[in-house]
Amino acid sequence: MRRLDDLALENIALAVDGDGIADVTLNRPAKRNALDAATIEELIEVFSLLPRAGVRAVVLRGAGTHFCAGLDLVEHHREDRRPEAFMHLCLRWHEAFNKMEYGGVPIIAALTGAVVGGGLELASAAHLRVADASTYFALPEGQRGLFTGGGATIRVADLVGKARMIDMMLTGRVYQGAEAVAVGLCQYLVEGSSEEKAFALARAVATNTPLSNFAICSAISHMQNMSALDAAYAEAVVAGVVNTQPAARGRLEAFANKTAARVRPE
Ligand code: 1HE
Repeated sequence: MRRLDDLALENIALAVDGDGIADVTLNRPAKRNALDAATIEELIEVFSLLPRAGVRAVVLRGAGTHFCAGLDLVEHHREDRRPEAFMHLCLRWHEAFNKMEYGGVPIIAALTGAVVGGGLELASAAHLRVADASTYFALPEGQRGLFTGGGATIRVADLVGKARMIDMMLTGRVYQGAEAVAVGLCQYLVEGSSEEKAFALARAVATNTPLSNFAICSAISHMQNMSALDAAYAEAVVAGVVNTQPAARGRLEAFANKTAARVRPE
């Protein structure tokens, strides 16, 4: 099996610390981290290996001031792709983003500047999204003569609803700040650095048992694709495995003997 150390990455910087927190940074700041075909292949490689590398949480961010400018429009223009070539490219985007969403390792996106087009598709494949004062969200496909191809019709529609997504695509509407939180584009808005908050969240979720995180970060998405009847059955099966895990016994014992923290508002 290939290991993280074997990866020869050019467009992504990857580091894993001693606590199993992975820092995955899109690393084409001069191109505003636009997603060319090579970067998508690197995302596939990275997110194929991370779940099996003992990683407990991932922070996904972009080098420079913008998280991601979406599809590499210059490459797309240069390649002058045929329909089937672009369809196959989209399937590679789906491969990458499905590896993220269904991989079972919590991914926290630290968002800065532009999170637009395919950049929003990438962010929506993460499990948590953190914005700061610089962050803004848009789907400029309509204005560019394009359509989403990296799963926005599923994931962005899921976050904001069909009507808002259509509005974003038709009119180029930009969301930021509290409004972006209110419509569901992000779950956290911080006054300081979204990266600092994302790492704090990563460290917090990494204290959960890996099996619980695996279920949260894969089973819920799978169940959304099922009928309610099948999802309920699958939930019972997953809970059977997770809720009897040896790693949870100490936590349950702490609750039973009243040494565990109670659930309280902050
Ligand atoms: C790019 C890209 C890109 C920047 N592809 N090269 N996405 C968009 O429609 C967004 C397009 N980008 C922008 O609107 C702006 O670049 C930003 C708001 C993100 C940043 O603005 P700014 O002023 O900081 O940078 P810039 O001067 O516009 O760009 C700096 C460089 O990045 C420049 O390259 P240079 O070689 O001339 O220095 C730009 O060409 C390059 N750059 N964005 C390629 N997107 C699976 S389907 C998904 C469909 C979509 O994603 S559509 C949405 C595409």
